[in-house]
Amino acid sequence: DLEVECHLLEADLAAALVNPRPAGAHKGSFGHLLVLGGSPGKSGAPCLAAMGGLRAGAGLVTACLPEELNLAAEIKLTAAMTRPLAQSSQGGLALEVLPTVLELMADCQALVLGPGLGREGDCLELARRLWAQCPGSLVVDADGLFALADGWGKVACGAAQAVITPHPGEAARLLGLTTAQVQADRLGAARALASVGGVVAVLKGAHTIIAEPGGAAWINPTGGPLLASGGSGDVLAGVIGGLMAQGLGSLEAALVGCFVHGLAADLAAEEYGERGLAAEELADWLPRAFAALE
Ligand code: NPW
Ligand code: AMP
Ligand code: MG
Repeated sequence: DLEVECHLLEADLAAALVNPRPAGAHKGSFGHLLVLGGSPGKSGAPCLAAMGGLRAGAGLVTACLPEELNLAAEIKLTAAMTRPLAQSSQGGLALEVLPTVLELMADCQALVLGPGLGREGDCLELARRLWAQCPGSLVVDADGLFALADGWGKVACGAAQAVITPHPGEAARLLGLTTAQVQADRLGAARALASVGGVVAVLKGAHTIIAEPGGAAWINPTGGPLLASGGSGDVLAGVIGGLMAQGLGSLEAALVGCFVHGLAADLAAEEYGERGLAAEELADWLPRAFAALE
């Protein structure tokens, strides 16, 4: 019975999954995360994911945005690198960047695909090709999930380790349900997302559920309404990707990522109360959340 396989995600489990940081380590020890996204009006989302990756301890992070948005990313990001990529006539990433992204992935262990990507034809097709062909580990979020919604489960994910991070609206689109139907059976929806897609599924929202294709599931107790503002999901995608770049598997990265992302907000809430934390500030609380686990 699958019901017995639904666990509360406890701090001890999350803590046990976090890698130690050896004294002699260098940036090359902690992986290189690539973030792909951004479109006009949404250059912030990939930058938030990049900061999530850095704050989760990735050794290097490179954000790839359409070329006309690259300067915006350069200004927002300091520790993370950027790589401008060709854009379509509509300002999103062009499909022709696919070989370049695959080349970049030769030096990266994980890819976060989708924050702010946009929903026009070229970038949706790019997302579908990367879903099928991504070497290394993959996190698909936001508009990357929009790209996969039509025919979810029909094309196998090419990445050895993959996580999807839908909010209830995105989950509904993937499953062909309404948001209300997803919310009425969150555990069932998370399990269906994972089993149909063959990947670890993170169904976000209060009491985020992490589900494996086999049916095992965990409920995350951390986080609260301080997270209910634009960009907090983009930070989460970066955290999970940053953990995968450091070598965690899909399930481990999803469990640790959701727990520390919510814990960062809980720690911030002690200072801020329940409103007004911008997502870029949320990222700044992540190191304290990791420290609190140790
Ligand atoms: P409703 O309103 O309840 O019917 P979309 P998006 C639902 C980028 N961003 N519980 C809800 O539906 C992202 O990365 C860029 C219940 C809501 O209206 C994406 O690329 C930012 N329902 C792109 O924008 C910062 C929930 O889903 C609908 C729910 C579009 O992403 C912002 C929205 O879903 C943003 O991250 C919940 N907990 N959560 C930037 N600074 O650059 C969501 N819903 O239409 O897929 O749009 O999530 O805003
Ligand atoms: P997104 O909608 O993609 O920006 O993702 C929102 C993020 O904030 C997800 O990680 C959600 O689980 C989290 N979140 C939003 N509202 C709440 C809440 N009331 N309680 C806990 N987590 C929340
Ligand atoms: Mg989102």
